[in-house]
Amino acid sequence: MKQILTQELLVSLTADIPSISPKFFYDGVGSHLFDVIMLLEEYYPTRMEKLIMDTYQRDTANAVAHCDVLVDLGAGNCIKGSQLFNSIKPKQYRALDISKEYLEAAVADLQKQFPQIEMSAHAVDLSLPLAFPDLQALRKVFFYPGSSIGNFDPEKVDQFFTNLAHECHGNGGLLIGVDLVKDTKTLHLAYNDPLGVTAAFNLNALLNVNRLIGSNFQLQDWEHYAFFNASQSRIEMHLRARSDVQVILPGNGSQDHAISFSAGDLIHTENSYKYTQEQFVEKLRLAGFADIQCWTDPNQYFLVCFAKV
Ligand code: AVI
Repeated sequence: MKQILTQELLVSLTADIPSISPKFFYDGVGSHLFDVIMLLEEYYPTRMEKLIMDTYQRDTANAVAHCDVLVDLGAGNCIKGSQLFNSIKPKQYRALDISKEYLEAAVADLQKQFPQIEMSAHAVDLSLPLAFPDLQALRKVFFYPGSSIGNFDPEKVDQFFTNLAHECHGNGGLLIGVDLVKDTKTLHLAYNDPLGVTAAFNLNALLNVNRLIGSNFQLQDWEHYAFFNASQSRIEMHLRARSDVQVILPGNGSQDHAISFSAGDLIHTENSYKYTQEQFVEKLRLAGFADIQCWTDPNQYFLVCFAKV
């Protein structure tokens, strides 16, 4: 595993546009930092999504109609998924996330509160195709809240939606939340909070990489840099070198790899795409979802859709 990750990082860090995959954000510390981000005043997506879900709870439950299995994609602390239990009444809850220990603890806690729901936790990388052969005959509701879909490149979104539409096997749908395009100031603040939690979340990826592969990134050499790229309709997060730095990736038995960065060089860590409602609905339709219902907040900051096959 260590060797595979080292190879992956060696390739991504020495590419024309050096990058670290956003999956490296989510170790134990990173997952907790993200929980704090969601509490921040500036990070409106969580609040807006909750407002929409609360306001239209009955409508979303009616749209979902019946649910054998709630498949929570990117479940995290499982709070959002569990908030649907009373309205859509799933018989099974299947929680998926990249961070295994964190997810297992959250599901174990939840199981105590809802003993009647059959629950399971699965460590899954959502960038790979998903398959649920054991759930084929059941009505599935895929749940993907929090605009996590915004972290996929648009072409990846198309593949992901097509995969999910197929995995519904003609019975079920996708309940999804996505961040909408809005004024640049609001977007900028959401990813540059004055408390510096988003900066810590971004920098923590370096600590996680050090822990996983034994590299020697020093936090004081890097700073958080996030801005809205209007032409791509996305927030870009980067880590910017504060001075000239050299980072060593251990060679695991062969020679170590030294990578040099000059002051001001960037490591791209995340894109967070923002859509218009029309663009997003069109993507769902093209992927094979036939019936799409949407709800939004009064400022139209955020969008929740239930897309049925
Ligand atoms: C997980 N994802 C939806 C967050 C976002 O807004 O793109 C990750 C994040 N990055 C910085 N702040 C939050």
